[in-house]
Amino acid sequence: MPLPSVALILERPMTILTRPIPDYSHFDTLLSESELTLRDRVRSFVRATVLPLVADCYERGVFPRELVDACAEAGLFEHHGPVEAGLIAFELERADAGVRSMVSVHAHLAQSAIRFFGSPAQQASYLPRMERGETIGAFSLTEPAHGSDPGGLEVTAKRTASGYVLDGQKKWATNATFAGVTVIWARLVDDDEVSPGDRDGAGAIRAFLVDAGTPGFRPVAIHRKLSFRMSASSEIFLEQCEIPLTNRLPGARGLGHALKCLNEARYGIVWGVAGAAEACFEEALTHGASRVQFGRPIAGFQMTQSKLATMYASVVRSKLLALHLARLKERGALHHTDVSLGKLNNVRDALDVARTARTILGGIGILDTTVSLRHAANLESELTYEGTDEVHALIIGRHLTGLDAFRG
Ligand code: TGC
Repeated sequence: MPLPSVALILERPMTILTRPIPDYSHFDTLLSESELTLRDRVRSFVRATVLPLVADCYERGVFPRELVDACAEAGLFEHHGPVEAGLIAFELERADAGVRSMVSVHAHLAQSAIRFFGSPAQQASYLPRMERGETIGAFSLTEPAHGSDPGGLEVTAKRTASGYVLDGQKKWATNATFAGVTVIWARLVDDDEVSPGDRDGAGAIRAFLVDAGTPGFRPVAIHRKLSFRMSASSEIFLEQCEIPLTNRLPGARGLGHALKCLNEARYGIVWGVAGAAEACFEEALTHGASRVQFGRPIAGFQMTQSKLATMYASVVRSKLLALHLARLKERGALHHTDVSLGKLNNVRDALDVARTARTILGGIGILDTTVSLRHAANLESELTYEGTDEVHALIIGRHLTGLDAFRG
């Protein structure tokens, strides 16, 4: 298969570079025909439907709701294998992390909670509608006072005669303002199901499905963000929010089950940020080839070439690592520490690539006709969410040493 030229694959080419970008990793040869077909189809969808909306929505700080239906129609909410799901995340985030996040939270986080821990009746009721995009999902674990350490979460679930009453506050739930169902992780209180030793700890954590419109469920959009501006981030206020017994996910017991769902979202980030990095690299290469200073293209200067080579190495490394994790996941051999390694490595790499790309773009790199600074701003969120860089470093450190640095 011929390699695409930069002009074909850049979001908004500022100049035309006619030489194809060499692919030293021969990445496409590592994909099957059907994976390549899906990748190309999603790339065309993103170019035609997503990219035209990004700059304006980012500037206005809104998520374009019309993309929900468009993504559903493109089949992006269906259950895909690890490589396909990764390629979708990669292509979406080449455009913007906001749209990748909407799909990841809906199709991976929320759906995986129901797939892993839901009853057959819940799965039959929610999953088909979610795969068709008729019901959008959100997932909420984090609270204002419990980010990296969710084991201490304070939202309570109290048993009543017919179900549960939820109370408390959640934070940073993507999609919640327009989701049809939100998976809420809460602490069971006054319930014999929880042993006395577990009451204040992670062992009392359970998951509940809260349908949109349930009285006492109040999602509120978070505004004035400097990053992730095209993403529907929200707080959730739960005030005597009564749900039926049938809305508890029966299989979800303890923090480990919430973290098992988070693995799915973290895995999407491993791929997504590699897509953002590739978009930034291509933008910098294209600009460097045509921007003339001191009588020659700036790509001809040693310092620029050094930056480009380092960026390219990062992009290749990130894509290969993502694909390696995907193949492990296909075989059921992916450990959550591998996902931490992928998230840590690929976010760090992508952030370096995006920041370096901006330096090559010079002054125009701060305009929204270019993409690198927007990706860099988004990557600052990604460095933190779904487990901070520090948390993932300590997860790896704990695995390597057998010593737990979290609780000293
Ligand atoms: P720890 O003792 O490590 O673990 C408790 C139990 O869970 C198991 N476990 C995992 N299982 C599956 N996947 C993982 N990734 C797992 N990590 C841990 C573990 O084996 C244990 O099982 P068991 O059977 O022995 O009980 O628990 P800890 O309290 O020491 O926590 C450690 C730490 C810091 C690693 C964990 O709390 C953590 O990962 N913190 C980061 C939390 C995080 O990523 N938060 C982001 C949430 S994103 C969000 O809320 C918004 S939703 C997404 C959106 O809308 O954008």
